Amino acid sequence: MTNRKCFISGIAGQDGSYLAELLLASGYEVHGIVRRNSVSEQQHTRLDHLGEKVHVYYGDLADLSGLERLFRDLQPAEIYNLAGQSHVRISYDIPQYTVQTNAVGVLNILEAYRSGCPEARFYQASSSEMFGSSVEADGFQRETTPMVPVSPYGCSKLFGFSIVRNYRDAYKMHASNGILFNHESPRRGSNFVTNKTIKTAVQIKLGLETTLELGNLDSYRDWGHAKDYVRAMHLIVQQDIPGDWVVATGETRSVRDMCRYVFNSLELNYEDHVVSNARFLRPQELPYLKGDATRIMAETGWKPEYSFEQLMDEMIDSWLCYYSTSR
Ligand code: NAP
Ligand code: G4F
Repeated sequence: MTNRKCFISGIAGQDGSYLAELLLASGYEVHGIVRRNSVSEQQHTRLDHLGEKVHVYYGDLADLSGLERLFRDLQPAEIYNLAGQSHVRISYDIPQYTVQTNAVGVLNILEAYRSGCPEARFYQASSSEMFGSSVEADGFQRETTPMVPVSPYGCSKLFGFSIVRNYRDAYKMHASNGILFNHESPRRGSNFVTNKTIKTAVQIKLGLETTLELGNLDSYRDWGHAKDYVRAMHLIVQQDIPGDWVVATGETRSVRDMCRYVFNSLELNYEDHVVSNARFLRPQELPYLKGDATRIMAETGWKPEYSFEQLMDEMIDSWLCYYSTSR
């Protein structure tokens, strides 16, 4: 019988939880790790609805021996490395920790994979933040665009990306990178700009808050839905030949445009409520992202199903529902 066992690091994160759902629905046996946390009740909130269907273990990308033991025992057919310190601004506060997790952590999981289950296929959660200040003349970033990261996070992800390529070429391992542009959902951490904006705009609408403090409103991002992007991860792993694929919508909007859409949807004017707070500025900003996903579309048939407006509307509805049931 075909081995349908898969392993997800970061399974309790935004992407990990959607990927677990997708893989369960596709008939996989889903295993994953969460980090030990002193408040264990909050550890699985994004997975609670899946109950006993997922097999969750304590683990950490910093702990090579634990990863080695897990892979030796489980013998997964597919490994998705989604664990990471995923916040760009916070990577300036904790740069060494960010590098330990997002760079050395990738090396650790690759080593455990190489020694424990080298026949498995491997996916690395690489990021458009690696492009940094680099944009092609036609306004896009694609697989061939030079990478000039502008944050500790981007630098750490570039190491992870590079070491995956190196292991693929040197050891002939089926290891691929998805270079994913920003993707959001109701499960997005509420300190990322979309969910922070939407949560606070809903609070303002309900009279619970008056202002929204943001940093730079003039950067541009290519925002998609996390559900679409985990489909792309799975397709990448199914390719016969491993490689690197950009996953993006090909549309870009400023943070200001996003605020305008969210506040308008709630019949509010963002200019009456959004104020600037330097605390949310970054020492160096990545000003512009717009991804060209031609390669993955042509080779796998992937395309996003959610529009920007559908994504924002789902997130707005989710916060409206949260406050209507919690009040
Ligand atoms: P997320 O919600 O922050 O999830 C990351 C998960 O990794 C969390 O469950 C976190 O656990 C776990 N984690 C952090 N450090 C770990 C460690 N040392 N060992 C084991 N687990 C660890 O992020 P996401 O949005 O799902 O993103 C998934 C991955 O894709 C991340 O690597 C991110 O950098 C990358 N990425 C995201 C985007 C995006 O727009 N969402 C775009 C490109 C790439 P705790 O909850 O305990 O912290
Ligand atoms: O939502 P953000 O924090 O996402 P960012 O920095 O683009 O990173 C996300 O996408 C990457 C892919 O490109 C991932 F790899 C990474 O893991 C993460 O998921 O910020 C988006 C933009 C930035 O330009 C930021 O300066 O929004 C701007 N912004 C303005 N005010 C703010 C705020 N960002 C946050 N988080 N909080 C603010 O108050």
